[in-house]
Amino acid sequence: SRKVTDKAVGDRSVRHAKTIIIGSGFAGLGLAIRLSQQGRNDYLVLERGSDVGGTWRDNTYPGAACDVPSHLYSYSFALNPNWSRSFSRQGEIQSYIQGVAKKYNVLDKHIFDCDVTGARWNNDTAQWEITSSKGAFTADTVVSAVGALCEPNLPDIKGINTFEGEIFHSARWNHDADLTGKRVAIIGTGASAIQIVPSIAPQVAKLDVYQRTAPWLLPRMDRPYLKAERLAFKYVPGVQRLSRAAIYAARETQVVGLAKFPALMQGFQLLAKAKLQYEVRDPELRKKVTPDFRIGCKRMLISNEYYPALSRDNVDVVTDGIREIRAGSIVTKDGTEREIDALIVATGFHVTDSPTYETITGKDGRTLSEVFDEIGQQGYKGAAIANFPNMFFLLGPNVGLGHTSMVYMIESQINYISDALATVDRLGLRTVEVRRDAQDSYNKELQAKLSKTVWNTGGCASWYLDKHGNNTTLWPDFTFQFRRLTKHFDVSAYATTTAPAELK
Ligand code: N01
Repeated sequence: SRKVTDKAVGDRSVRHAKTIIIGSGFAGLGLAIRLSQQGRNDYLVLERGSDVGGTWRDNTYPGAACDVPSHLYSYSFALNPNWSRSFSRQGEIQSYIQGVAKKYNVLDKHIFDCDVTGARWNNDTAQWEITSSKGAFTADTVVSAVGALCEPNLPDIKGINTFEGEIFHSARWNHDADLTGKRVAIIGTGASAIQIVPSIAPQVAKLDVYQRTAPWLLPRMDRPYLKAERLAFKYVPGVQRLSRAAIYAARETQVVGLAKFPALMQGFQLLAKAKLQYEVRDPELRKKVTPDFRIGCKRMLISNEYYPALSRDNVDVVTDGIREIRAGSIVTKDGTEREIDALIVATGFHVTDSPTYETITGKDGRTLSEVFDEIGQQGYKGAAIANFPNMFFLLGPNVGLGHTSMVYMIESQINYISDALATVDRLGLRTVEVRRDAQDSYNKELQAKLSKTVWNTGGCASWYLDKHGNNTTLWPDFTFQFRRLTKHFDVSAYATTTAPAELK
């Protein structure tokens, strides 16, 4: 192995690892397991929380559950025959992730409560220098696995800081706040809000739902598994894999409408409209919650409980924009003031403008956010970004999905990145950095495909689009195409340097 003589590394207070993974959600944990399995044990996982699980650790709001069926929303190497229902709830998914981390024995590689505050590339040492709440680290390679939906987006609404009641973001639920009998407002009607609203509506005195854009809703085919099914998953060889394959195939057909021929989304829209007609009897409320864009443009939501909750006597949908928030109320643009005791902010996440981008400094001294300001949130295969040598990304640009399991994409990227690390070793590379021309042509092709998708043509604003109006978030094709693309690390798309002889 390379003899590192750098002063900082010589300093015992700086810990060094060959590979440092930042984040231990599904992505970071999955890569850690792969590295252990390959015997690449010189790695550390820095995790700002005090447990594994990422988004499933953080999102504990009432009603939190996955909208991808459990048998597909699992690692392929750690199937779980014990899922209790078709769409698992947060607690069960979090226990599954904890169980996998234990079973694969990677927890001793984790440093928890370690908030990474900066990562800077050092050209001289060809290493990353990391600062964190648990001290300094250096690494030959860094893998960012922080996820796209991890930094809560607090709306910039006048007076929000003057509110004196309970206020919290959906991803930072305050379980000490008792909402029973309280007057509560929730801002937002995305995937999080539509799970929260029916869960708390029966408990609170009054619930005002502040809706900026009405979402499309489809039926949620959720049910507990029968005992016989669970026994079959457990004891009959192949049943679980078959079920997984069937769910995968059914979901993948949606790509045809979402990404290939958006006009086909009309079929989904008719179904969603029929659901709306059937579940919302009051014509005035129905008008308020009827979306004005093509289904699929924003994430399609699934719920059988949201519309019935909105129809309750103690729930109001407020569509007038918010003018200001006061100590104990919200005032809308029409001048109406509604008093509240508690405010839930379900306004999503910083996706294309993540604050973490400001903390990563590449080889020319520019941060990731400065690079993205210039070229947009672009990367190569969602795994590498020019100007950031020896850095890989799990769930980087254009890896997101609107229809199926992110774990599938994560595993594709784990194949790619673990092969990259093996290639670096095999070829004795000191640095590896994606070539800008390779990145540019990759993105040109990607954006050409995206321009025809429902996300770009459906007539909505969404967190899929960056500030340049480009969709730099989603993968615009079948996911098996991504799996093919990431099967092997394509070193020819990268500029490489080899270690000077005396360092080898
Ligand atoms: O966030 P969102 P989310 N004033 O960004 C509104 C995943 N997820 O936490 O549509 C007023 O979707 C905003 O309005 P508009 C899933 O990928 C999965 O709900 O922008 N309103 C919108 O209604 C999902 O897509 C699951 O006009 C404001 C809402 O807040 C992603 O996480 C469950 C506002 C934000 O919706 C994010 O979902 C939960 C403002 N200033 C989440 N700013 C499951 O698997 C924003 N809004 C089930």
